[in-house]
Amino acid sequence: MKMTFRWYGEKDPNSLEYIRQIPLMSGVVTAIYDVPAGQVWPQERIDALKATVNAMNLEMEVIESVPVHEDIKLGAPTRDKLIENYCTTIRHLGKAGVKVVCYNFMPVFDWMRSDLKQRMPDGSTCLAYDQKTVDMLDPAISDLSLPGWDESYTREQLRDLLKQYDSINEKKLMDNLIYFLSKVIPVCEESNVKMAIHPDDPPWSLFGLPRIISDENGVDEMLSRVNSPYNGLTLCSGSFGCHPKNDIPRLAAKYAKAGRIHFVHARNIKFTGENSFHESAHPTSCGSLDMYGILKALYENGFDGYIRPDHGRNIWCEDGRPGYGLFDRALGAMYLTGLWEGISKTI
Ligand SMILES: [Mn+2]
Repeated sequence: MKMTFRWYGEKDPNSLEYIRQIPLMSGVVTAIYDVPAGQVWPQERIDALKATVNAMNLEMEVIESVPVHEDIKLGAPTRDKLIENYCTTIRHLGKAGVKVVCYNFMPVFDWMRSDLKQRMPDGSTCLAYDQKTVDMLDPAISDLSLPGWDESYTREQLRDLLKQYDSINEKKLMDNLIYFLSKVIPVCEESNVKMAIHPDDPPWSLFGLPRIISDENGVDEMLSRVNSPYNGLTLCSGSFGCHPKNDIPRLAAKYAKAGRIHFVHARNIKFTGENSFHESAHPTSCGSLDMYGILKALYENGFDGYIRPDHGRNIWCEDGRPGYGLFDRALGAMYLTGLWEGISKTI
């Protein structure tokens, strides 16, 4: 297992120097953020980023994310050219020694929360999702700014895009994902880069849009229809886990045993009602997920990939990017590393 930490590049207030001071940190998970979805990441930009990271004695073996253009998800006629560009980016990343690419296939909206700074009794703040609040929103008519909202769209563009999804149901979206993977995975095999799809966050439909990587059925279909070890999963405990139907230790065991988990996002959440939750500190007893059980299942089933503490709270007066402050994620990394050592010495 290699412990990693997400880093948002030079503009991230958490410097590489801070990150490397977290004990046992092997590397950062990062991306080139200013190349629009669908365009090729130039080799020299990737090499320069890697050199910056390596200069601080950290590795850059996981990229999160190479975004998938909406036209690929929609199956639009332009998709072949866009997929070709994606494959070129994968080749470039492989040349730079990148081993895993995390991506997602969620239409229009990425992860979604209703509150970025929910204040907890101890004074910390965390991200929260309340279904009743989200139910009152209509992205086509209101001016909203929520996490996961792509603010580069104007309201008209957003309405247009949502309209295009009218004809895309879950089956069609899955077919479009399989089409994408059937072109990309052979390039991954040549380049020794593993694809690790991130589950839908939260794992249910939003605003009537289809979502397909929300449970075991969707993951099974995606893995079996493109049956290569290079076609794998980012096991995000907090994304899958905020629906109680997803038994994370069991899924961790099943997919680790199959060799299809390439990356783990470890995060705990606390259920607050039906389809509602807030994020919590990482330890098991702080939330609703059995973090020990998840790591134990990974260990016992031979998981040997990358892991990172996923979102943390904002604590100690830090006013960090929601979910991505330094302090609580560093505490999370230490908790997870400690759990892993304990597990590895007793099993
Ligand atoms: Mn995640």
